[in-house]
Amino acid sequence: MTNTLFDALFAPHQGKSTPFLHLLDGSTLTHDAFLRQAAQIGGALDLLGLVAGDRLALQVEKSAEALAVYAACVQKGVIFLPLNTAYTANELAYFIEDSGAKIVVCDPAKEAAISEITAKTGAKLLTLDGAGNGTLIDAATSQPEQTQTVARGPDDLAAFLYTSGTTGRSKGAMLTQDNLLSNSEVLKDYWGFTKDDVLLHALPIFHTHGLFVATNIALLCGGSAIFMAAFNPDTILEQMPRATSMMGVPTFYTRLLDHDGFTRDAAAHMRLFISGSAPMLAETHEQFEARTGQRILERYGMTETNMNTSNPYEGMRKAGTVGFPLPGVELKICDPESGTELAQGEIGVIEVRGRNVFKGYWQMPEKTREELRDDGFFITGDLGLVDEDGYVQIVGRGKDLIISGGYNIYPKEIELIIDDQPGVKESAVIGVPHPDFGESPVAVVVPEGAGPDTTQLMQACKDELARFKHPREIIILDALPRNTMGKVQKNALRGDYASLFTPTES
Ligand code: MCA
Ligand code: AMP
Repeated sequence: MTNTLFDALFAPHQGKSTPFLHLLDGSTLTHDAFLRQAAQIGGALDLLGLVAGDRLALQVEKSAEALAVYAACVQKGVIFLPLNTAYTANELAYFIEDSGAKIVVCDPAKEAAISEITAKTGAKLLTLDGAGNGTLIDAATSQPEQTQTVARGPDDLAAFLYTSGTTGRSKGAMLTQDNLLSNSEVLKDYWGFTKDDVLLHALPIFHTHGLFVATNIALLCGGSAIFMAAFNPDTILEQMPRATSMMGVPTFYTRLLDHDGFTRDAAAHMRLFISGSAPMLAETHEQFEARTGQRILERYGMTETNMNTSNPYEGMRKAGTVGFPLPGVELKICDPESGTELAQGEIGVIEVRGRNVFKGYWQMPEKTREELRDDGFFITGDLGLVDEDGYVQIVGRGKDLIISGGYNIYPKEIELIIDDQPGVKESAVIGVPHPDFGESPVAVVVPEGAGPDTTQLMQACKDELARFKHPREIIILDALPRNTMGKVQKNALRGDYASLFTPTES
């Protein structure tokens, strides 16, 4: 029975007592022990009536068991839908309904709130906590430690990851087995991962970066990962002497640089530091090199495409660039209006094509057509150029998006909530430079009548949205700047408030 992704990532480790996850309690989970538990969970999914192509949504703390649910889904051909632990019940309701998830796995602390959602959709609700206990594991423990692998081909769907849209509604990006496998194979080789690697894994496992890049590469190369529930610079520094590599968002690196214990010696055992998910300031690259003698390798990806470009492992890692298109990825810079390809050095929208590019948005054929061309090129919405040496530079975003600490925030989602509140005529949410998170959302609000109660405004955001999406500041303004066409000029607002969280440069 062949199953493209399972056969490549998991099956080769069956029965092997090689280390897979080093946990912070000092224990190490072997590949074999991990896969035996995954098989038990797979058996439980069978009993619960899940079949290939069904969706399983999971919003739980990071744990080895949560990763075993991913492995079980792959083995059973179930589409895995991991969800950010910060999402509120309101946000979750949409993902659960839209995806038609048959099973939802949540933290026991959220069971009551989520049961109201699953009661409506008919999904079965199970629990899993950060320590690896819950009703899902209870159901799994009586199952055999081996289970049948369900046949799946390269084009079958492996996962849905929801990404927000500029119009507010989130879209489920459908990723196939081949999307995930082809990309991790390329990255493993490009970045030189081998079974000797020990990866510092402090990223969440509900996004591409921590799951499909970090975890899949660790599985594919047969190395191990130091598996941490969250990023904590003290813990990272404790573990670094036995690690070889790390993947992180820029905030990981700025926080490490703020730590006195992060020295050249502390980093001496590491062969590779990788950054992505958000732009890294050239200044951070420079400080990092001055401190450690090593250069961070920056790469560029998207939920819909996995990784597209990377700076080289050997050769010059150029700060302010995201490197070259990866093997198998075609990249072109196009005129935003006409879609015509532009010459080297010119700025336009980045488009990419390759085995890495997703199949489309779940039940949104029109959105898919808007972003995925008939010839297979995906319109990223990022603005960039290819420089004289062939390196890709991202110079801005054609899409209205804020990235805070590696998490995406679509201003429209916040604006819709604010505009609905009493005393608000209209609003514009902008991303403002932030020393820790890179960018933070700020709401500029135009009052109506007596104006809004800002505490109430903030409360409305808190009720509806994950913490990382809450505006860090609300600014009341008589009118929004508009161009002659009447379009709100967010660039002007971003300029006006550029130094809100960062000292002004003189
Ligand atoms: C937590 N908070 C945040 C963020 N994270 N606020 C804004 N932006 C964030 N990213 C909230 C907390 O709830 C808390 O709320 C307050 O901010 C400060 O929390 P703190 O303890 O400082 O945060 P943390 O828990 O240390 O988390 C920061 C973090 C984390 C380590 C940077 O956000 C993180 O792991 N980010 C990685 C995201 C990621 O994996 N992105 C990949 C997406 P309060 O003030 O109430 O206490 S995949 C992707 O983008 C593509 C495909 C790619 O290219 O990789
Ligand atoms: P997501 O939709 O969460 O996958 O976020 C993808 C977006 O993150 C991309 O479209 C880029 O705007 C941004 N991104 C990812 N990596 C980088 C990077 N190295 N530099 C700049 N932006 C990045």
